[in-house]
Amino acid sequence: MTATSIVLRRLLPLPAVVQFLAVATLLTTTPPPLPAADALDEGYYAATCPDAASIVRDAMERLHYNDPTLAPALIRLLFHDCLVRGCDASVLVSPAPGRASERAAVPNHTLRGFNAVDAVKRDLESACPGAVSCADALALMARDAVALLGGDDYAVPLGRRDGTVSNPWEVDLPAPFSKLDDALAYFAARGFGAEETVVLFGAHTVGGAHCGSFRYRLTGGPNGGGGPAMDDALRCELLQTCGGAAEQGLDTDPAVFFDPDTPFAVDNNYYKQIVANRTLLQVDQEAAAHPATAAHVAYYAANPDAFVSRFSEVMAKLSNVGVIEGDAGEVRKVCSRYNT
Ligand code: HEM
Ligand SMILES: *[C@@H]1O[C@H](CO)[C@@H](O)[C@H](O)[C@H]1NC(C)=O
Ligand SMILES: CC(=O)N[C@H]1CO[C@H](CO)[C@@H](O)[C@@H]1O
Repeated sequence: MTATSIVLRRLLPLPAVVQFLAVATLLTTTPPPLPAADALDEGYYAATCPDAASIVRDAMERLHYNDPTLAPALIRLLFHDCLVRGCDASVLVSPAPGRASERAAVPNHTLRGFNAVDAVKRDLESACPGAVSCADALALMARDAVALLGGDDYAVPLGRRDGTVSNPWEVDLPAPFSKLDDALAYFAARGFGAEETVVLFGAHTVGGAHCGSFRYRLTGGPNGGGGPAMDDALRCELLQTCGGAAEQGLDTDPAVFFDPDTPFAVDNNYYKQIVANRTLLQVDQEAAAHPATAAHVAYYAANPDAFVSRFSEVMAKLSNVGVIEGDAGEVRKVCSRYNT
Protein backbone atom coordinates (compact mmCIF):
# COMPACT_ATOMS: atom_id res chain seq x y z
CA MET A 1 0.00 0.00 0.00
CA THR A 2 1.31 3.44 -0.83
CA ALA A 3 0.65 6.53 1.24
CA THR A 4 -2.07 7.53 -1.16
CA SER A 5 -3.83 4.18 -1.17
CA ILE A 6 -7.24 4.34 0.08
CA VAL A 7 -9.72 3.59 2.70
CA LEU A 8 -12.58 5.16 0.80
CA ARG A 9 -15.21 2.52 0.39
CA ARG A 10 -15.75 1.29 -3.11
CA LEU A 11 -19.46 1.63 -3.03
CA LEU A 12 -20.42 3.14 -6.27
CA PRO A 13 -19.73 2.62 -9.90
CA LEU A 14 -17.04 4.69 -11.50
CA PRO A 15 -17.62 7.09 -14.33
CA ALA A 16 -15.42 6.38 -17.31
CA VAL A 17 -13.75 9.55 -18.47
CA VAL A 18 -15.30 9.07 -21.84
CA GLN A 19 -18.77 9.16 -20.29
CA PHE A 20 -17.96 12.47 -18.67
CA LEU A 21 -17.25 13.83 -22.11
CA ALA A 22 -20.85 13.40 -23.14
CA VAL A 23 -21.82 15.54 -20.20
CA ALA A 24 -19.08 18.09 -20.65
CA THR A 25 -20.12 18.84 -24.19
CA LEU A 26 -23.68 19.47 -23.10
CA LEU A 27 -23.22 22.74 -21.24
CA THR A 28 -26.47 24.08 -22.59
CA THR A 29 -28.98 24.30 -19.76
CA THR A 30 -29.92 27.55 -18.10
CA PRO A 31 -28.06 28.21 -14.88
CA PRO A 32 -30.16 28.51 -11.73
CA PRO A 33 -30.88 32.07 -10.64
CA LEU A 34 -28.27 33.84 -8.56
CA PRO A 35 -28.22 33.56 -4.76
CA ALA A 36 -31.39 34.69 -3.02
CA ALA A 37 -29.99 34.56 0.50
CA ASP A 38 -31.90 37.42 2.03
CA ALA A 39 -35.29 35.75 1.62
CA LEU A 40 -34.16 32.86 3.81
CA ASP A 41 -34.25 33.13 7.60
CA GLU A 42 -32.40 31.35 10.39
CA GLY A 43 -35.60 31.37 12.44
CA TYR A 44 -37.75 29.91 9.68
CA TYR A 45 -38.65 26.80 11.72
CA ALA A 46 -39.03 28.63 15.06
CA ALA A 47 -42.69 27.62 15.25
CA THR A 48 -42.69 24.33 13.35
CA CYS A 49 -39.37 22.72 14.27
CA PRO A 50 -37.31 24.89 16.60
CA ASP A 51 -34.66 22.19 17.14
CA ALA A 52 -34.16 21.39 13.46
CA ALA A 53 -30.55 22.57 13.35
CA SER A 54 -29.53 20.71 16.50
CA ILE A 55 -31.33 17.54 15.38
CA VAL A 56 -29.25 17.64 12.21
CA ARG A 57 -26.04 18.43 14.09
CA ASP A 58 -26.56 15.54 16.53
CA ALA A 59 -27.23 13.11 13.72
CA MET A 60 -24.23 14.34 11.76
CA GLU A 61 -21.93 13.90 14.76
CA ARG A 62 -23.11 10.31 15.11
CA LEU A 63 -22.75 9.59 11.40
CA HIS A 64 -19.35 11.26 11.17
CA TYR A 65 -18.08 9.23 14.10
CA ASN A 66 -19.05 6.01 12.29
CA ASP A 67 -17.78 7.06 8.88
CA PRO A 68 -15.43 10.01 8.39
CA THR A 69 -15.68 9.67 4.62
CA LEU A 70 -19.29 10.82 4.78
CA ALA A 71 -18.62 14.49 5.52
CA PRO A 72 -16.65 15.09 2.29
CA ALA A 73 -19.37 13.28 0.37
CA LEU A 74 -22.00 15.65 1.75
CA ILE A 75 -20.00 18.75 0.82
CA ARG A 76 -19.85 17.41 -2.72
CA LEU A 77 -23.54 16.54 -2.68
CA LEU A 78 -24.42 20.14 -1.82
CA PHE A 79 -22.35 21.36 -4.78
CA HIS A 80 -24.08 18.94 -7.14
CA ASP A 81 -27.48 19.94 -5.78
CA CYS A 82 -27.05 23.70 -5.75
CA LEU A 83 -25.51 24.28 -9.17
CA VAL A 84 -28.15 22.18 -10.97
CA ARG A 85 -31.61 23.80 -10.63
CA GLY A 86 -30.49 25.52 -7.41
CA CYS A 87 -30.41 24.15 -3.84
CA ASP A 88 -33.72 22.32 -4.12
CA ALA A 89 -32.73 18.75 -3.21
CA SER A 90 -33.23 17.74 -6.83
CA VAL A 91 -30.02 15.69 -6.66
CA LEU A 92 -31.48 13.49 -3.91
CA VAL A 93 -34.38 11.99 -5.85
CA SER A 94 -33.94 8.32 -6.77
CA PRO A 95 -34.69 7.36 -10.35
CA ALA A 96 -38.03 5.52 -10.52
CA PRO A 97 -39.54 3.54 -13.37
CA GLY A 98 -40.63 6.02 -16.02
CA ARG A 99 -39.14 8.89 -14.05
CA ALA A 100 -35.42 9.45 -14.39
CA SER A 101 -33.61 11.88 -12.11
CA GLU A 102 -30.31 13.72 -11.79
CA ARG A 103 -28.95 10.63 -10.10
CA ALA A 104 -29.05 8.86 -13.45
CA ALA A 105 -26.51 11.34 -14.87
CA VAL A 106 -22.85 10.39 -15.14
CA PRO A 107 -21.25 12.75 -12.57
CA ASN A 108 -23.56 11.25 -9.93
CA HIS A 109 -22.11 7.78 -10.22
CA THR A 110 -19.57 8.58 -7.53
CA LEU A 111 -21.87 10.69 -5.38
CA ARG A 112 -22.40 9.29 -1.90
CA GLY A 113 -24.29 10.24 1.21
CA PHE A 114 -27.87 9.68 0.03
CA ASN A 115 -28.62 7.20 2.82
CA ALA A 116 -27.28 9.61 5.40
CA VAL A 117 -29.60 12.35 4.15
CA ASP A 118 -32.53 9.95 4.34
CA ALA A 119 -31.52 8.97 7.88
CA VAL A 120 -31.25 12.57 9.08
CA LYS A 121 -34.56 13.36 7.45
CA ARG A 122 -36.14 10.47 9.38
CA ASP A 123 -34.93 12.08 12.62
CA LEU A 124 -36.45 15.39 11.52
CA GLU A 125 -39.73 13.72 10.54
CA SER A 126 -40.10 11.99 13.88
CA ALA A 127 -39.56 15.28 15.73
CA CYS A 128 -41.60 17.52 13.40
CA PRO A 129 -43.49 15.68 10.68
CA GLY A 130 -43.67 17.42 7.32
CA ALA A 131 -41.88 20.55 8.51
CA VAL A 132 -38.27 20.61 7.34
CA SER A 133 -37.38 20.44 3.66
CA CYS A 134 -34.72 18.12 2.31
CA ALA A 135 -33.01 21.11 0.72
CA ASP A 136 -32.63 22.70 4.17
CA ALA A 137 -31.56 19.38 5.68
CA LEU A 138 -28.81 18.99 3.08
CA ALA A 139 -27.64 22.60 3.52
CA LEU A 140 -27.41 22.03 7.29
CA MET A 141 -25.66 18.68 6.85
CA ALA A 142 -23.05 20.19 4.54
CA ARG A 143 -22.49 23.02 7.04
CA ASP A 144 -22.06 20.47 9.83
CA ALA A 145 -19.73 18.45 7.61
CA VAL A 146 -17.46 21.48 7.19
CA ALA A 147 -17.47 22.09 10.95
CA LEU A 148 -16.82 18.42 11.77
CA LEU A 149 -13.86 18.47 9.38
CA GLY A 150 -12.36 21.36 11.32
CA GLY A 151 -13.66 24.19 9.17
CA ASP A 152 -15.41 27.29 10.47
CA ASP A 153 -19.03 27.00 11.44
CA TYR A 154 -21.30 29.29 9.45
CA ALA A 155 -24.91 30.41 9.60
CA VAL A 156 -27.40 28.66 7.32
CA PRO A 157 -30.59 30.65 6.87
CA LEU A 158 -33.54 28.32 6.20
CA GLY A 159 -36.75 28.14 4.21
CA ARG A 160 -35.67 26.31 1.05
CA ARG A 161 -38.42 24.21 -0.54
CA ASP A 162 -37.87 20.92 -2.33
CA GLY A 163 -38.14 20.90 -6.10
CA THR A 164 -40.44 18.61 -8.00
CA VAL A 165 -38.21 18.31 -11.06
CA SER A 166 -34.94 16.38 -11.42
CA ASN A 167 -33.70 15.70 -14.93
CA PRO A 168 -30.51 13.82 -15.77
CA TRP A 169 -30.04 15.84 -18.94
CA GLU A 170 -29.81 19.06 -16.92
CA VAL A 171 -26.75 17.85 -15.03
CA ASP A 172 -24.13 19.98 -16.74
CA LEU A 173 -21.44 20.00 -14.05
CA PRO A 174 -17.86 20.46 -15.26
CA ALA A 175 -15.83 17.31 -15.88
CA PRO A 176 -12.47 16.71 -14.15
CA PHE A 177 -10.65 17.27 -17.45
CA SER A 178 -12.59 20.46 -18.28
CA LYS A 179 -10.51 23.41 -19.34
CA LEU A 180 -10.28 25.75 -16.37
CA ASP A 181 -11.54 28.59 -18.57
CA ASP A 182 -14.76 26.65 -19.13
CA ALA A 183 -15.09 25.76 -15.47
CA LEU A 184 -14.59 29.42 -14.47
CA ALA A 185 -17.25 30.46 -16.99
CA TYR A 186 -19.60 27.83 -15.57
CA PHE A 187 -19.18 29.14 -12.03
CA ALA A 188 -19.33 32.77 -13.17
CA ALA A 189 -22.71 32.09 -14.79
CA ARG A 190 -23.88 30.94 -11.37
CA GLY A 191 -22.61 34.00 -9.53
CA PHE A 192 -19.15 32.85 -8.43
CA GLY A 193 -16.11 34.92 -9.37
CA ALA A 194 -12.67 33.41 -9.99
CA GLU A 195 -11.56 33.89 -6.38
CA GLU A 196 -14.74 32.27 -5.05
CA THR A 197 -14.38 29.40 -7.48
CA VAL A 198 -10.79 28.81 -6.39
CA VAL A 199 -11.97 28.79 -2.78
CA LEU A 200 -14.67 26.22 -3.59
CA PHE A 201 -12.11 24.06 -5.37
CA GLY A 202 -10.33 24.01 -2.00
CA ALA A 203 -12.98 21.44 -1.02
CA HIS A 204 -10.67 19.02 -2.81
CA THR A 205 -8.56 19.00 0.33
CA VAL A 206 -11.00 16.48 1.85
CA GLY A 207 -12.21 13.13 0.58
CA GLY A 208 -10.96 11.51 -2.55
CA ALA A 209 -11.39 10.52 -6.16
CA HIS A 210 -11.62 7.25 -8.01
CA CYS A 211 -8.73 6.52 -10.36
CA GLY A 212 -11.15 6.76 -13.29
CA SER A 213 -11.24 10.53 -12.80
CA PHE A 214 -7.52 10.98 -13.37
CA ARG A 215 -5.96 7.71 -14.60
CA TYR A 216 -5.46 9.18 -18.06
CA ARG A 217 -2.99 11.65 -16.53
CA LEU A 218 -0.70 8.87 -15.34
CA THR A 219 0.36 7.24 -18.56
CA GLY A 220 2.43 8.42 -21.49
CA GLY A 221 4.99 10.38 -19.52
CA PRO A 222 4.63 13.22 -17.01
CA ASN A 223 2.31 15.08 -19.32
CA GLY A 224 0.21 12.01 -20.09
CA GLY A 225 -3.23 13.50 -20.60
CA GLY A 226 -2.00 16.53 -22.48
CA GLY A 227 -2.95 18.72 -19.51
CA PRO A 228 -0.57 20.27 -16.99
CA ALA A 229 2.20 18.03 -15.71
CA MET A 230 1.95 15.95 -12.54
CA ASP A 231 4.92 15.61 -10.21
CA ASP A 232 6.70 12.48 -11.33
CA ALA A 233 6.99 10.87 -7.91
CA LEU A 234 3.26 11.23 -7.34
CA ARG A 235 2.55 9.96 -10.82
CA CYS A 236 4.55 6.78 -10.22
CA GLU A 237 2.90 6.23 -6.87
CA LEU A 238 -0.57 6.63 -8.35
CA LEU A 239 0.30 4.29 -11.21
CA GLN A 240 0.92 1.59 -8.62
CA THR A 241 -2.40 2.23 -6.94
CA CYS A 242 -4.49 2.73 -10.04
CA GLY A 243 -2.75 0.77 -12.77
CA GLY A 244 -2.49 2.23 -16.23
CA ALA A 245 -5.39 0.45 -17.88
CA ALA A 246 -7.89 2.80 -19.41
CA GLU A 247 -10.91 1.04 -18.04
CA GLN A 248 -11.62 -0.83 -14.87
CA GLY A 249 -14.64 -2.68 -13.54
CA LEU A 250 -17.23 -0.18 -12.39
CA ASP A 251 -17.21 -0.88 -8.69
CA THR A 252 -13.65 -2.13 -8.32
CA ASP A 253 -11.87 1.07 -9.26
CA PRO A 254 -9.57 2.17 -6.42
CA ALA A 255 -10.02 5.61 -4.91
CA VAL A 256 -7.31 7.91 -3.61
CA PHE A 257 -7.40 10.76 -1.12
CA PHE A 258 -6.90 14.20 -2.59
CA ASP A 259 -4.82 15.16 0.44
CA PRO A 260 -3.17 12.00 1.78
CA ASP A 261 -1.74 13.82 4.83
CA THR A 262 -5.00 15.15 6.25
CA PRO A 263 -7.87 13.74 4.15
CA PHE A 264 -10.49 14.72 6.73
CA ALA A 265 -9.37 18.25 7.52
CA VAL A 266 -10.54 21.47 5.92
CA ASP A 267 -7.10 23.02 5.50
CA ASN A 268 -5.12 24.76 2.76
CA ASN A 269 -3.17 21.70 1.63
CA TYR A 270 -5.04 21.67 -1.69
CA TYR A 271 -3.28 24.91 -2.66
CA LYS A 272 0.12 23.70 -1.52
CA GLN A 273 -0.40 20.53 -3.52
CA ILE A 274 -1.30 22.25 -6.75
CA VAL A 275 1.65 24.61 -6.40
CA ALA A 276 3.79 21.44 -6.17
CA ASN A 277 2.02 19.81 -9.17
CA ARG A 278 0.76 17.15 -6.80
CA THR A 279 -2.97 16.97 -7.28
CA LEU A 280 -5.28 14.44 -8.89
CA LEU A 281 -7.62 16.38 -11.14
CA GLN A 282 -6.50 18.20 -14.25
CA VAL A 283 -8.84 21.15 -13.80
CA ASP A 284 -7.48 21.68 -10.27
CA GLN A 285 -3.89 21.57 -11.47
CA GLU A 286 -4.63 24.19 -14.11
CA ALA A 287 -5.65 26.62 -11.37
CA ALA A 288 -2.03 26.84 -10.19
CA ALA A 289 -0.86 28.60 -13.34
CA HIS A 290 -3.96 30.22 -14.87
CA PRO A 291 -3.75 34.05 -14.89
CA ALA A 292 -7.21 34.41 -13.31
CA THR A 293 -6.46 32.07 -10.42
CA ALA A 294 -2.69 31.77 -9.80
CA ALA A 295 -2.53 34.73 -7.40
CA HIS A 296 -5.44 33.36 -5.34
CA VAL A 297 -3.81 29.96 -5.23
CA ALA A 298 -0.53 31.47 -4.02
CA TYR A 299 -2.39 33.53 -1.42
CA TYR A 300 -4.33 30.62 0.04
CA ALA A 301 -1.27 28.35 -0.08
CA ALA A 302 0.48 30.88 2.16
CA ASN A 303 -2.47 31.82 4.41
CA PRO A 304 -4.14 28.80 6.00
CA ASP A 305 -6.48 30.76 8.28
CA ALA A 306 -7.65 32.98 5.44
CA PHE A 307 -8.65 29.89 3.48
CA VAL A 308 -10.54 28.26 6.32
CA SER A 309 -12.66 31.32 7.00
CA ARG A 310 -13.19 32.15 3.34
CA PHE A 311 -14.19 28.56 2.55
CA SER A 312 -17.10 28.77 4.96
CA GLU A 313 -18.20 32.11 3.53
CA VAL A 314 -18.31 30.73 0.02
CA MET A 315 -20.00 27.51 1.16
CA ALA A 316 -22.68 29.69 2.76
CA LYS A 317 -23.14 31.43 -0.58
CA LEU A 318 -23.27 28.11 -2.42
CA SER A 319 -26.04 26.98 -0.05
CA ASN A 320 -28.31 29.76 -1.28
CA VAL A 321 -28.02 29.44 -5.04
CA GLY A 322 -31.37 29.40 -6.83
CA VAL A 323 -33.43 28.33 -3.82
CA ILE A 324 -37.19 28.05 -4.18
CA GLU A 325 -39.33 29.41 -1.39
CA GLY A 326 -42.80 30.12 -0.09
CA ASP A 327 -45.41 27.85 -1.63
CA ALA A 328 -43.24 26.70 -4.52
CA GLY A 329 -42.28 23.03 -4.69
CA GLU A 330 -43.00 20.89 -1.64
CA VAL A 331 -41.53 19.62 1.61
CA ARG A 332 -40.60 16.06 0.78
CA LYS A 333 -41.36 13.41 3.38
CA VAL A 334 -38.57 11.14 2.13
CA CYS A 335 -35.67 12.92 0.48
CA SER A 336 -35.18 10.34 -2.24
CA ARG A 337 -38.84 10.45 -3.35
CA TYR A 338 -41.29 13.12 -4.42
CA ASN A 339 -44.42 13.17 -2.24
CA THR A 340 -46.57 12.27 -5.23
C1 HEM B 1 -14.74 22.12 -11.89
C2 HEM B 1 -15.31 21.77 -10.78
C3 HEM B 1 -15.22 20.42 -10.14
C4 HEM B 1 -14.91 19.22 -10.71
C5 HEM B 1 -14.58 18.92 -12.16
C6 HEM B 1 -14.95 18.24 -9.65
C7 HEM B 1 -14.71 16.90 -9.82
C8 HEM B 1 -14.65 15.98 -8.82
C9 HEM B 1 -14.33 14.59 -9.01
C10 HEM B 1 -14.07 13.92 -10.33
C11 HEM B 1 -14.32 14.01 -7.79
C12 HEM B 1 -14.02 12.56 -7.48
C13 HEM B 1 -15.23 11.70 -7.63
C14 HEM B 1 -14.82 10.25 -7.54
O1 HEM B 1 -14.09 9.82 -8.44
O2 HEM B 1 -15.20 9.56 -6.58
C15 HEM B 1 -14.64 15.02 -6.82
C16 HEM B 1 -14.71 14.81 -5.48
C17 HEM B 1 -15.07 15.78 -4.58
N1 HEM B 1 -15.47 17.07 -4.86
FE1 HEM B 1 -15.31 17.97 -6.65
N2 HEM B 1 -15.27 18.86 -8.48
C18 HEM B 1 -15.45 20.18 -8.73
C19 HEM B 1 -15.81 21.15 -7.82
C20 HEM B 1 -16.14 20.90 -6.52
C21 HEM B 1 -16.76 21.84 -5.62
C22 HEM B 1 -17.18 23.25 -6.00
C23 HEM B 1 -16.91 21.21 -4.42
C24 HEM B 1 -17.52 21.72 -3.14
C25 HEM B 1 -17.44 22.93 -2.73
C26 HEM B 1 -16.36 19.88 -4.57
C27 HEM B 1 -16.25 18.97 -3.55
C28 HEM B 1 -15.76 17.70 -3.71
C29 HEM B 1 -15.52 16.80 -2.58
C30 HEM B 1 -15.66 17.14 -1.11
C31 HEM B 1 -15.08 15.60 -3.13
C32 HEM B 1 -14.73 14.31 -2.38
C33 HEM B 1 -15.98 13.45 -2.31
C34 HEM B 1 -15.80 12.14 -1.59
O3 HEM B 1 -14.77 11.91 -0.94
O4 HEM B 1 -16.72 11.32 -1.68
N3 HEM B 1 -15.92 19.72 -5.86
N4 HEM B 1 -14.83 16.21 -7.47
C1 LIG C 1 5.12 22.28 -12.03
O1 LIG C 1 4.92 22.14 -13.41
C2 LIG C 1 5.25 23.31 -14.14
C3 LIG C 1 4.81 23.14 -15.58
O2 LIG C 1 5.26 21.93 -16.10
C4 LIG C 1 6.75 23.58 -13.99
O3 LIG C 1 7.10 24.74 -14.68
C5 LIG C 1 7.05 23.76 -12.51
O4 LIG C 1 8.45 23.91 -12.32
C6 LIG C 1 6.56 22.57 -11.69
N1 LIG C 1 6.67 22.89 -10.30
C7 LIG C 1 7.20 22.05 -9.42
C8 LIG C 1 7.29 22.51 -8.00
O5 LIG C 1 7.56 20.93 -9.73
C1 LIG D 1 -26.06 7.23 -6.19
C2 LIG D 1 -26.91 7.00 -7.38
O1 LIG D 1 -28.09 7.23 -7.37
N1 LIG D 1 -26.27 6.51 -8.43
C3 LIG D 1 -26.94 6.24 -9.67
C4 LIG D 1 -26.28 7.03 -10.79
O2 LIG D 1 -26.77 6.61 -12.04
C5 LIG D 1 -26.63 5.21 -12.32
C6 LIG D 1 -27.05 4.97 -13.74
O3 LIG D 1 -28.33 5.45 -13.98
C7 LIG D 1 -27.44 4.41 -11.29
O4 LIG D 1 -27.31 3.02 -11.55
C8 LIG D 1 -26.91 4.73 -9.92
O5 LIG D 1 -27.67 4.06 -8.94
